[in-house]
Amino acid sequence: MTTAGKVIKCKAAVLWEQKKPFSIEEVEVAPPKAKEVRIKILATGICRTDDHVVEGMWPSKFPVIVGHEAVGIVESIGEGVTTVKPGDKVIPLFLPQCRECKYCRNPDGNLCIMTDLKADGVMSDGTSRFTCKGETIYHFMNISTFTEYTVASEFAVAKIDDAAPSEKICLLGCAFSTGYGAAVKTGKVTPGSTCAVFGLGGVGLSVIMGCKLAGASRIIGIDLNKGKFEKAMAVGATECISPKDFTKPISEVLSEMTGDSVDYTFEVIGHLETMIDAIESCNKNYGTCVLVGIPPSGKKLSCDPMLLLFGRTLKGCIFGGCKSRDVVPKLATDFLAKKFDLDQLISHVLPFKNIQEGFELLNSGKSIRTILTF
Ligand code: PAD
Ligand code: ZN
Repeated sequence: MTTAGKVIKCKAAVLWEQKKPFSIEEVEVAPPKAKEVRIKILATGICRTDDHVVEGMWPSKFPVIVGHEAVGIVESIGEGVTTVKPGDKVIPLFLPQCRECKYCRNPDGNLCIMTDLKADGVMSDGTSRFTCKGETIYHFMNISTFTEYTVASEFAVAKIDDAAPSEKICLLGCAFSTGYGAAVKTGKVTPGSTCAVFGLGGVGLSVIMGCKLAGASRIIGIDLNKGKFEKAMAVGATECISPKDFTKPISEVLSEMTGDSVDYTFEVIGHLETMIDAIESCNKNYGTCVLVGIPPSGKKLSCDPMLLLFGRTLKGCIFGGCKSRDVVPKLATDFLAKKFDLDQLISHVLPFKNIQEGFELLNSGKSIRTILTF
């Protein structure tokens, strides 16, 4: 019996309040409205950004369903949807690409006007598609993936090859595309260059993979948790260091290691102090520092303008600076062509109902990416 046009009752991980555990609830998912699609989620990864919502570091309305790194199958489509159809394998995109707004039309822009930057938690018509126990549940970045079914704009889904394995390809929804794009698209890492990556979680490891694909000859991984070094080396780091092993500033350590300084630095943690470290650590004349980590909401970065005056470039990016609907299907094809591997990013695979355990693994530093399967 078809579910199209009907409300679907399914399980979702609802976050009723900040700093509280997830609660698996039965929710109602309304049919997609015009230009929207309803998706059956197959697999979803746990990213630090989801935890930022739990901890109140990323603004959100509550109750909310978070999750933003997933793959699924289109269950039904709303009126006027032309680019996907029921049965298509898709990756929901927290950064949509309408292809019409000023940002989408700019060759370097990727911050589509439809992005939920203000964390309104509702679809473009101002309403939510989720309810639970009679209450409205808010969306996260317009794609909420910690649920068996979700609704997203047609502009926030990328159709990918059906053959792509769900447990791996969901990483194109955030970690891999973000890290790869930060190195290749935003940083524009050049062959033979030296890079330093601060933070070796799922996104940091993906930056390392991007630096390697761009031809960097030396990639230094930096993390307080030495348990992250093995995987960092496996994906392409040439050496790894922990700031705990040094009393001097990390910029001096890197300067001594390289005989001068590194060409590109990436901050993939989200702390103000490590952002300053990353700026100070790239070459003062022609170095590029890319901020990827998401800082606590409302905090200000303060640094000496002389850091930039000699020529350094400071950049940042969301989703690696990639135009999401253009890039994700191509990356899926490249993955199937074995141009890169995603295995090292996945430390745990758990059933969806064990979501809380997945967050505990993230917070204890034991996981890279935990993938939840449905
Ligand atoms: P993660 O928590 O898995 O990894 C962060 C790593 O940083 C861990 O291995 C920590 O041990 C390490 N770390 C923490 N503090 C320090 C420190 N002071 N010095 C050195 N290492 C430290 O996170 P993740 O890889 O999922 O995400 C990393 C950040 O990127 C996080 O802030 C997340 O919100 C952000 C992000 N940004 C985008 C984007 O589009 N810009 C996308 C996805 C994630
Ligand atoms: Zn993410």
